Amino acid sequence: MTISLSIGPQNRKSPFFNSTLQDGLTAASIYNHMYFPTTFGDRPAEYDRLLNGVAMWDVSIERQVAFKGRDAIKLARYLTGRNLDDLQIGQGKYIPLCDYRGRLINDPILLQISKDEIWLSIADSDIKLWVSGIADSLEYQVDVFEPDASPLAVQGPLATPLIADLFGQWIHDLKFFGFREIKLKDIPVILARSGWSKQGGFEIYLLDKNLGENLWAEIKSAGAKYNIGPGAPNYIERLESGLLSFRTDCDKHSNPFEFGLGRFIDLDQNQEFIGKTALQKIKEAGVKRDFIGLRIDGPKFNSPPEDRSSIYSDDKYIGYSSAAAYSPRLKSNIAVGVVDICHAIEGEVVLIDFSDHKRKARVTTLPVFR
Ligand code: THG
Repeated sequence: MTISLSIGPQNRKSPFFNSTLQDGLTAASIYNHMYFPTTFGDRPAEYDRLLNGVAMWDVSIERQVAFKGRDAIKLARYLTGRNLDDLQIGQGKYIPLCDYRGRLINDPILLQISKDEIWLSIADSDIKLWVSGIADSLEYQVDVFEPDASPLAVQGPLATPLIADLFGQWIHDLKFFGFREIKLKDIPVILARSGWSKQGGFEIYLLDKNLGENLWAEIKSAGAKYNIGPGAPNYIERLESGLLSFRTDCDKHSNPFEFGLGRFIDLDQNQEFIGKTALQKIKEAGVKRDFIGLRIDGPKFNSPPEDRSSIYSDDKYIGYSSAAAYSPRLKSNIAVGVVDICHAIEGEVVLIDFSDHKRKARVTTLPVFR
């Protein structure tokens, strides 16, 4: 189905919005109350650039929730089950957020900006409301706000030489999720080694929304010799790589253990954090579902399924698939989904109901592509 978006003040434009339109954006979605570019019309070329070259993606929809003040670190430690004992300025961390019942409500990257300032680079849910509500109810001394910061991802094997051309050889020393505040020409940015793909790359957080077109143009022109082109967080590569898409893959009951995020939650630390008791109980009772991969029979998928698809085993409902596509590298249709843990067994044959037709599939562990 194709419809057009109504553009209005209800949703926000990225600082790169005009640049993406000029470069041929053909589809967008909505994420964190912003227009989210999803394709420039040539999905095979976008996939190929990510795997073999370099792609630039407007991911300013990864909004930042900042908190600054005396209690910033204390607040961060209360918000997540990730152990933050060794938090450092300039080193990011992936931190699942849960509510008091242990349900996953977002999976941000935390950036410690200074000794009293933390940013959460969030997925698609209203975390600023959550954080300011908690901070104020506990009378923590922090201001919670959305800073002027908009990430632009540069991803793929040629991202590293391009970013080195732009910023210098020191970028090779950045660890994964490491970052540094710097200027590119006169454009203030944070350069981070990160990005939602397994192909390697960087994110450049623009720190002045009025300079979006300038930053886009700088990357585009320096990237020309590497054949850079526009794209978007890649639907197929993330399925192959098993990266979590929070709003796509999780439902209202999801807990972090179901998505392999238990390794980012330290139940043994002395620190109290939101959801700790609930998560302990969930773990003791035994985790009931698991995030899995699927290999699916039948002709190539051309476009993503619009809805979640129910998965059946011997006519019994066992879970749902949240995204499916044809993987050129595996020469097979693949998907991810969430099923009852007793069916999360490599090789188990299941049936997926894609609303207009059913297909046989086999369960695999993640990532589907190894
Ligand atoms: N960029 C920025 N913010 C974001 C995202 C982003 N916030 C929300 C969402 N995406 C966060 N999601 C992820 C999930 C996984 C990874 C990155 C962002 C990732 N994980 C590695 C892995 O799974 O192997 C490493 C995790 C680790 O070891 O800490 O890359 O895209 N700015």
